[in-house]
Amino acid sequence: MGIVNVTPDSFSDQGCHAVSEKAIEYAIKLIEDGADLLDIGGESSRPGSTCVNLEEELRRVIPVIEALKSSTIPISVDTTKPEVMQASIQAGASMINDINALRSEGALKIIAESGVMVCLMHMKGMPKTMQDNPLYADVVSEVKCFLQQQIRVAQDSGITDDQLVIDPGFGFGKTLQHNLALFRSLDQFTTFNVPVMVGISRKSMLGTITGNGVNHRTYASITAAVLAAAKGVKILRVHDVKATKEAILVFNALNQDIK
Ligand code: 7PM
Repeated sequence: MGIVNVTPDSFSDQGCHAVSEKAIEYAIKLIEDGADLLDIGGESSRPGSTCVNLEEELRRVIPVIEALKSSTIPISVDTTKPEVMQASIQAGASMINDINALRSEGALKIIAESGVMVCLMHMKGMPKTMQDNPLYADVVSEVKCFLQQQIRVAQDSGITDDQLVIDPGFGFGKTLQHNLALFRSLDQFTTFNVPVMVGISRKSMLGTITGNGVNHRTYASITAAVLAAAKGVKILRVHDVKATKEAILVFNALNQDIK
């Protein structure tokens, strides 16, 4: 899954129309690089960030979905807002990546009625404050318990198992030690019988391990992606599509697990 941020901080010095245009160009490049799925996001969920208003998020995201809907690969939209989910699905999106795991009022119904895929991600707290001293008694069991509970909530709303993907949410209300514990236990998340997705690409845990800044974390990201795949993770949310794709092709071939 290639990451396409439709945010002015990703495409600086642009006007609001140009932001979507640049994102479309970038998305096409990621498809050429071998992405199997794209994640389009108009609201930055980085730690410490504040919300984008609804109109602005729609203005950013919808033109990108419309431009890409006739492409060869499915489009996911990274949003927590039910209105954006609904409009995105109408515009041709086939998956919603919700860092809030469908806890917004009305979100469950939209996914149940549309039949699109959804990623349920674990996040402790809200983006603005989630990295202020997150605490867990046992991070692995707490995250597993939350995802199990959200799977059940989704099922009870009429969402079918084949629509679901789960994600432990690396960096979302987690310290380095929490992230490491979760990564080492990733194999446990495959027992829910829904595909597991992870986003570790360029994240601060890799910066802490390597000492590298955010633009120098490609090798670290590839290594983590391959190890996640070895632990049974099916969807890798990444910035470096070409490098990750190549690494996974080699991993699958050498692991005799070619699909
Ligand atoms: C700054 C810090 C900017 C972190 C952006 C981020 C995930 C996600 C993100 C994830 C799922 C990033 C994150 N991370 N959705 N959205 N899983 N499902 O690295 O790990 O892109 S935002």
